[in-house]
Amino acid sequence: MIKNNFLAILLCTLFAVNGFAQPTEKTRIPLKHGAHRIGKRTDAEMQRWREYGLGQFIHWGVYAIPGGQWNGKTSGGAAEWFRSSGLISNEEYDNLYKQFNPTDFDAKKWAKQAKYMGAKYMIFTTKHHDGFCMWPSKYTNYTIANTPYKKDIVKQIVDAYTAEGIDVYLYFSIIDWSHPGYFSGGNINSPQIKKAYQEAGENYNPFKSKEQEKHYEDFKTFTRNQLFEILDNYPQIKGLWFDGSWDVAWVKNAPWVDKLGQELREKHPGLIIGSRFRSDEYGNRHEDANGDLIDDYDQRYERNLPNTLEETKGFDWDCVMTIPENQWGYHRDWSLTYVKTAYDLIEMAVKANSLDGNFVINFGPDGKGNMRPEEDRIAKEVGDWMKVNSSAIYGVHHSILEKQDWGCSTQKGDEIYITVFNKPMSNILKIKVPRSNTKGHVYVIENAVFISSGKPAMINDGGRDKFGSYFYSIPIPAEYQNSGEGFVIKVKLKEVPVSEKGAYQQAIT
Ligand code: FHN
Repeated sequence: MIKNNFLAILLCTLFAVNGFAQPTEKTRIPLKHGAHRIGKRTDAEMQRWREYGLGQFIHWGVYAIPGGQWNGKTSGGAAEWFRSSGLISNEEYDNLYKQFNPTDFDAKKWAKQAKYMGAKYMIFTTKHHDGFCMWPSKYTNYTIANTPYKKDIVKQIVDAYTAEGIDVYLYFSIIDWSHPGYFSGGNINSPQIKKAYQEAGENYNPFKSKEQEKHYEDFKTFTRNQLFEILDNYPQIKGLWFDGSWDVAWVKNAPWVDKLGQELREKHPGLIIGSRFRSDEYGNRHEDANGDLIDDYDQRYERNLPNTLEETKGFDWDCVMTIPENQWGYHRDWSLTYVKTAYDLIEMAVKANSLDGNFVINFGPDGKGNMRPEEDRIAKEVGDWMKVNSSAIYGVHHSILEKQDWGCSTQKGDEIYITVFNKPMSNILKIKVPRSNTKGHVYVIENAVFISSGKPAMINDGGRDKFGSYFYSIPIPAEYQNSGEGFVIKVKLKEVPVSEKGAYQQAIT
């Protein structure tokens, strides 16, 4: 069955990937383990998720002790992958937890900082690929309980952030290098592995021996137990944020993983799970063979943003972003790559929201439990901006304005938030308003206000283009002309009959 459908799937996948077309009803492939819903979730929990706008990610674990350096050598790789950097032996790494004693850790302080920054949700690493558990899991000894620190870090995080009104999501890595049954059969994203998997169908076997396969069953049971343990221990959480699910051994278990997902949802009604948890039975991740989103939101945007709404395919999505190039955990040396400024991040956050996505900024605290000074500064600067301008971020969606050179716009009800990142040299902002869909009507700007000062903007009729769209020009006041920050103008549009606006002549070309 899998083999027979291979060509159809390949064609559909190609279409879906290239965004040319979605399969029609006729060509839909019957799937047992694809998306279980077409279109977005419409419940209150997911609506709340959609309105977050800004979040915080924290990667923290024993990798914070070496911080990317060992015996005078520095790894250029991601600090949280340090075990596989080649600079430390597995044995040395696997004993680091015996030194983990973050005496400076203060969850309340972090939560207050995140609150100041404006984060409405946060994602915390319960365990990363190394398998070290930041909670006292009863299914392994490789946990916080066996460090000098001893106390449950996940609990402190969940309690402190929840107390600040910030929703908590727990990151959980499917890859677990510490479990004897964990096995990697290769990345399903590799075209060779995907092709071999789809051609062999149910006969695909990544395991090299029966014994290995049997051990993987133990690993699956362990993973399942840990997930239920997390939901039991931290019932306040809103969702699980999965990672490391690209391995073909996990993918091959799609029916089991699908069932597990449903069980987790039954246990924790409203639970939010992104598209990195499971694949369909043909090895498609994120989108199933019919182009439907697997689970609740698209988790593909890691350190990159879509450019257009079309690219997002109308899915819910979030983008998780590092401050330096690709460091999630604590790395002592941030001089190796460009380090984003608060304004880089704010600009990305506004862009994400203008395309209906949430934006999440990652922090990687050190081995003692301190945020690094750069992160403190960024949290403060983002927070300062958010104090004034957050209405352009919270609870908004894409606006009816098209993307324009000055920046991005978001909308809530009939209010449009124009965030200006690129000031024109003339210091006169030109805003193009769309044509109305109502026959004989046009949109005009009813009023516009600079939200940081509350002062009305001077709106001048800027003319119209050859297709009949109106432009307005707004002089940028002196106070904004030299500021390095983006500023926001709140604009209200109204529809009027074209006769009220004045006639226009279209260009004949
Ligand atoms: O390998 C991880 C990486 O260390 C980090 O945790 C990111 C966060 O999205 N996820 C994986 C790479 O996709």
